[in-house]
Amino acid sequence: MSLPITGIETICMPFANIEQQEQSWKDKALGAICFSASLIDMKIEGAAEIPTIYLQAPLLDENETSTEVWLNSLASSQAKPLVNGAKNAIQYRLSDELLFGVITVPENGVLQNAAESAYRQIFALMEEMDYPYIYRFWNYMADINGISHELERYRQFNVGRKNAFLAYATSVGTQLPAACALGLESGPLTIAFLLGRQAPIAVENPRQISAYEYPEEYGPRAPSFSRATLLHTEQNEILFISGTASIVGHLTMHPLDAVAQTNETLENLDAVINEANQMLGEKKFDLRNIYFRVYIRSASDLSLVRNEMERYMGGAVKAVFIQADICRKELLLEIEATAFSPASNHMGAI
Ligand code: 3EB
Repeated sequence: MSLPITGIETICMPFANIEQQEQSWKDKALGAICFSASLIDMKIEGAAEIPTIYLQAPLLDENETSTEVWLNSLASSQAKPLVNGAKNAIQYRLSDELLFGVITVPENGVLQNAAESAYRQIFALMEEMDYPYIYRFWNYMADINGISHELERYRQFNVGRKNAFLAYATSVGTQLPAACALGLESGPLTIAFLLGRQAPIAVENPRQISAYEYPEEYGPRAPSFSRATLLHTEQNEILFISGTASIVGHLTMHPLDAVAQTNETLENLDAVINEANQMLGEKKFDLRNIYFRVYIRSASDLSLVRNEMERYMGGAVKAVFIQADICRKELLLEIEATAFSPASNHMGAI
């Protein structure tokens, strides 16, 4: 059993703020996930060493960009400098404990093959660099509900991803990380991932069938993710919460009803958080203290979704709202987050 990870934190800020940070801060940044309606000017000139995925997705509030930065939270005086690397289409940055990577793969016609290629590259890197555990995947692809080769593109993605998991079963094992999968207007298959050397604990949701056990009516290969992963560090407990939607059992609930879907999604988030709290034997995580990323299919649903979240939580909601497509056509929204204990987490807008 290895020693617990020292610490990791995440913070969300407008893209432009990253360049203005001090070099000592940039030196702690493992990677970043950046959303913006326009990709123009979206290169962090002063921080090119931070592996970043750039996602063309409009924000639905007053900000034009939102960037989630993952930071090694050791005091920089104690920390060894992070190391950058690249392998095939992957760019990564690592500490002794963690590796954050990004990959974009052009489709060349078949999304399934791009997905299998991307995941094989990631798993090969895990073997080579000896970071055997996956904490989180973030998956983005164009036209997620489109159909080609007689199969919905999200389902093709699932086939490619599962094939890669099976091909690397001996090293990756049966562990399934937390994940999200969203559709964008355009762009290549784009994936960010966070790996480590300490085993996380997979958490499932008692209200939902595990996604990896979805029946075949949702595609020939089930999605490869767990509802959440729990990670213990010296500083805190971290819960990586997968994209969560209005699904109970395996069924899509409340098609066409954004308010009811929001309520159902929050019930699901509450349930997975409670499950983690029960595993820890203590109420470490609180739904009302988490910074969420809310993906909404139709921008016109923003106020319905936000109002229902405020009603459910009984007050203000900490969240960024982004326009993106969800992986089932009937789903109007999906919510994801990373929760930190104690409840005073570092995530929030600067
Ligand atoms: C669901 O519960 C909604 O394919 O990686 C959520 C999180 C969803 C991750 C994925 C899909 C994924 O099935 C969709």
